[in-house]
Amino acid sequence: MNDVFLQLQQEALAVFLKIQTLEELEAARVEYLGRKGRLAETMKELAALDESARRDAGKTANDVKRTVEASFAATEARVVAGAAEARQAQEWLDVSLPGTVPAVGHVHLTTQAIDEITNIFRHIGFVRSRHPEVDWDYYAFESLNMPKDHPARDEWETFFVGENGEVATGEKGKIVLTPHTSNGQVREMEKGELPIRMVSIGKCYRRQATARHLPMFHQFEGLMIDKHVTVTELKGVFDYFVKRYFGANRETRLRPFHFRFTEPSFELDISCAVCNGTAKVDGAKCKLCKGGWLELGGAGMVHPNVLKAGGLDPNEYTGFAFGWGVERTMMMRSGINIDDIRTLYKNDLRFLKQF
Ligand code: FA5
Repeated sequence: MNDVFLQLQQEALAVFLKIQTLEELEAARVEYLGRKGRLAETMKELAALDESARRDAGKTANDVKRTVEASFAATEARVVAGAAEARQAQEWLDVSLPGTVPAVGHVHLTTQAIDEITNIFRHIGFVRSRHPEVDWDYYAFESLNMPKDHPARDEWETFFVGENGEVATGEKGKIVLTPHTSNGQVREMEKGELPIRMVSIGKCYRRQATARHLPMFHQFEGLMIDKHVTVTELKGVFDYFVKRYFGANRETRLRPFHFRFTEPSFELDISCAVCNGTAKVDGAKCKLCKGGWLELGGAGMVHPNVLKAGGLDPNEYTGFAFGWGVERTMMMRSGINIDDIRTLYKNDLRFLKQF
């Protein structure tokens, strides 16, 4: 029996010497030292021996067990250290290497303009507010002094929302994609917080697509309502904005105009940046402006009927409103000379990356 134990010890030690990996180590532990391993199984055979032989072989068995366990512990230490070293070599990281620069984009030109415009108005106390881009035609037209079926509505070339050729209607009329941000005027008045100094910037939709017209574009709507607001304040805000946004070298002109929701009404024009107000580019007619001037947008003193629709007494309160196109405004600024407004939304990175 002693020989059996000594042979097992010799075999185990020889196997341990050859072990290189953690998997081999575990397999050897199970085979020799496991609960049902070779050593444990052989020890069970001691029970069959008579007492003196059992005492003799038992001593050998215990010596062999201690030797095999010690050898295993040493092997384990060697293999674990080796594995750690190998992993370290494999996963070594050179922290001094330059990193991989992530591709960072930037906000779209229009968003940049919206942020800038918001900021300019914020300095004179105009607070940015938001109003629905899908709204009832009451806010887009009726509340703005354009009764149902009034021909003036046609100018806004409106998209109606509906299904199967039927226009959807709700609490306050037909549902439209807002053709202008002026739907925010009465909505803002309905909040009942006076005085009002709002700038509402949002998407507008019209059935138009040309070098100067987008089916989806942005407007910024200014509204100031208080006691004793006059055209002087309107003119002051115009001047302030043009100076801050365009600089001193751009020419402006104010033309009398007509809107149903302002009285008196004006249109504000700025000299074209593509042709410098000459109406010609390389001898040909400027494709963008066709006459040297670009319209920035409309403005005027809020019509008494609109004030009434907003729950205000026109004898007590007056105000002005304006609504300008973000894209047109941004394109009019020198440095952004594009002759087709649709270029903005073609998603051509060669174009977008320039700004
Ligand atoms: C209006 O929409 C009025 N609501 C403006 C207003 C507000 C007047 C408050 C008085 C008081 P108009 O339809 O002219 O007006 O549009 C205003 C501006 O929006 C235009 O000058 C232009 O800059 C821009 N715009 C209009 N249609 C388009 C379009 N299809 N694509 C790009 N910009 C457009």
